Amino acid sequence: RFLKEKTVAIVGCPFSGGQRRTGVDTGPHALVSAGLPKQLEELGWKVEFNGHQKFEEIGKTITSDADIGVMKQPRLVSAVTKAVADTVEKHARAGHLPLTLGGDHSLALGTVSGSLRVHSDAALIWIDAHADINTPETTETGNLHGCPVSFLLGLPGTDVEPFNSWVPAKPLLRSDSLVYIGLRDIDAGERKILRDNNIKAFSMHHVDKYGIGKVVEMALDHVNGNSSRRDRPVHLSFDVDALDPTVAPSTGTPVRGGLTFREGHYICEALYETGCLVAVDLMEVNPSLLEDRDAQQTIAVGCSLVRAAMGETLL
Ligand code: HAR
Ligand code: MN
Ligand code: MN
Ligand code: MN
Repeated sequence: RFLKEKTVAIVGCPFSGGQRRTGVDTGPHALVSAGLPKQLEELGWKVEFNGHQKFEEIGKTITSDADIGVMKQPRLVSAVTKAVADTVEKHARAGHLPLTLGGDHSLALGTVSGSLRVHSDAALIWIDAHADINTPETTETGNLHGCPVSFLLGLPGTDVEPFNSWVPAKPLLRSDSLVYIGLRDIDAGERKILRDNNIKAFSMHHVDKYGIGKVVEMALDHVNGNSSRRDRPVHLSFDVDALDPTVAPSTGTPVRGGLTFREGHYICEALYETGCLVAVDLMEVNPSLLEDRDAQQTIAVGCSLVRAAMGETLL
C-alpha cells in the first residue's frame, strides 16, 4: 500500500558493537549465503542487494571510543546507526521495502529513524524477549543494543553526545505508536519506563493467555487507535531471541519460554496481510555461538520468518 512497487532492498548490517559477544556481525552474511535473496525473488519480489554495509570504513574513522557514562562504544554505535538511517531512508523514499539484517539490535535506532523520515506516522512493532528501552542512565550493562527504543522515544537521558549530533531532540516516535510482543526479560529500570509511559507490551504471559492471534489483533488495534481502518504504516523490528531458544538457539542473549516457531511466523504473516508493512528488521542472529547444527537451524528460521513477512505462507 505504501510501496511504489514490490521491491525489497536488503540492507545487510554486519555489526556487533552494541553488545559484547563477537559473531553477531556474521549474521547477515549467513542469511544471504543461505539463499534469502533468491527466496524472496521466488515470492515475486524484485530484490535489490549490492553487498553488505561497509562499516569497517566507519570503524577506521573512530580512533578511540572510551565509555561515555556507562555506554560502551558510543561513537561507533552512533556513527553506524546514523549511516543505517541514511541507507534505510534512501530505499524507503524510492518506495522500496528496506529489509535490514543484523547484526545487533542497536541497529534499529538507525532503521526506525530512516523509516520515520519517510513514513512519519509509522508505528513500531517490536518482537523481542527484551524491551531494549534502557536509557544511558538506566542501562546496567552499558550495551547499546539494550537502548535503541529510548532514543527513538526521546526519553530523558537520551539527549547525549554523540547521538545528539544526529538523533533529533524532539521524539521521533510517540510512546503510543509502539507495541511489544514476546517480552520476558526486562530490567527494573525498563519496567518503570514501560509503566510511566503507558507503553503497550504483550509479554509471553499475554501470548499464553490470549493466544497469538488475539495478541496481534490487539497490537494492531492499539497502534491504529482502534480505528477499523487499519491503515497505519508499520515498521516490524524482529529480534530472533523473541523465539524460544529451542527454535532459534544461536543468539547472544537467549531467554527460555519464548515464542514457538508458529507464533513467530504468525506475527510475520499477519503483518504482511495488513499490507501496511514499510520496513522489516531481523536482528541478533549470531551463527558463531553454538555448534553448526544450531547455527544452521537459526539461520533457516531467520530466512523463514522473513519469507513469512514477505507473503510466503498465505494462501
Ligand atoms: N536489558 C539488558 C541490557 O540492557 C539486555 C538487553 C538485551 N539483549 C538483546 N536485545 N538481545 O534485545 O543490557
Ligand atoms: Mn532501493
Ligand atoms: Mn532486541
Ligand atoms: Mn532481545
